[in-house]
Amino acid sequence: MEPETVAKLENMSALTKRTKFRVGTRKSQLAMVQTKQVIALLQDLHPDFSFEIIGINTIGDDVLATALAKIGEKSLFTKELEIALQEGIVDFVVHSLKDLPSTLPPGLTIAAILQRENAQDAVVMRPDLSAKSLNDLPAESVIGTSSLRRAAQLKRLYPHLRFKDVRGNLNSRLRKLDEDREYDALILATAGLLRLGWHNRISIILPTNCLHAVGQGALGVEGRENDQQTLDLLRPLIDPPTMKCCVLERAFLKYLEGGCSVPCAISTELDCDQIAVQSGVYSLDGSQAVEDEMTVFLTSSGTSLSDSSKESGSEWVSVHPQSVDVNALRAAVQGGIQMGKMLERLGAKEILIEARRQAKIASNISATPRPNKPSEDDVTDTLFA
Ligand code: DPM
Repeated sequence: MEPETVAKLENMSALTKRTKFRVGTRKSQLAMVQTKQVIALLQDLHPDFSFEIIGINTIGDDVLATALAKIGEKSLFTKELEIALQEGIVDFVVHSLKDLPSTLPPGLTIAAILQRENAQDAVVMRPDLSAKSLNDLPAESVIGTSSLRRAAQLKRLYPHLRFKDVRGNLNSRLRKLDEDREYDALILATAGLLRLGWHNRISIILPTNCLHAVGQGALGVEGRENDQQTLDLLRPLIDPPTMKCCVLERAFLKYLEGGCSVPCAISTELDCDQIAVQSGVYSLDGSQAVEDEMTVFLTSSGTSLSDSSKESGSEWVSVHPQSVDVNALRAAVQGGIQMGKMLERLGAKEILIEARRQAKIASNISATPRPNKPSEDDVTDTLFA
């Protein structure tokens, strides 16, 4: 046998025998909890496999304390993890899906999207206040959030409140709320609070007319497109309904060139092959809004990727279409684009251009010195948890 062939065969058998996987994650408590949750599911399926967690600091983590996280370079919180993945230092990376940009670096793919936790935002009151909802708070109460999307929507609904940036990971935010008297309440993702076991800190979950961020509440596992063994390993984790909804949401964001640094919001609900979609785009001060809704029909024909192997992950907003009905995914992508077009006709792009401009000005005014200066034309697509 040719030495090359022998090497190839050895390589293949090494691959088939691989039972150890390295899992990349950020080091925040939420990121760790989420990663352990994914590993527990895999361990159940493969009791004989071992999974090693590799915690990696991102630029975003390093500047959490000093810089406004919403302003920075693209992939601030995913870049180092993705480099480790591309270099083979880790085999897959667990993310909050909403922190993953709609286009990933070459060779990487979202191998699995897991069943979604509650996607809505929640109000966390300072413990000494008796108010339960934002309506109960007196005028000029201060709400902590660094999400432009949350602030813009809530300014419309609760004009009597003030909104103020809050930085740091979930733990330090809650500490700031409880110990400093800077804020009366915070707005945080219900999903993150529940995953950390902080059910009792949720005063109220915001009503469904407050639309969430694209991908909020779902976990996304990123792998290498050419690492079939890892893709196979992750496939059983996929929740097809969540995957379909999130593909639609990501296509919507990509069409509007959204990213999380602009106030783009959505909600999707799948019921028997139909996704009910609501979406909105807001000016930073909440004075302007375009909102619309539609129903997307996913015609299910049972086709799997192997029947249309020419399609690549990039067509699915960087989601690997493995084991999910390709026709349904295609309809979801088209639905997301159509939703984006509907808002565009109502003036969404103009609002977004202005919002990006204002966010950039705000960042230049308030940014404190930081180790890595963001590039001029970049607005971050990712934030932190
Ligand atoms: C993104 C945003 C925020 C995170 C922007 C947004 C919130 C930032 C803030 C894209 N990522 O939602 O409009 O409040 O200052 C993040 C959280 C989770 C994932 C924390 C949170 C929770 C888990 C999940 C940060 N990323 O939103 O409270 O949603 O799955």
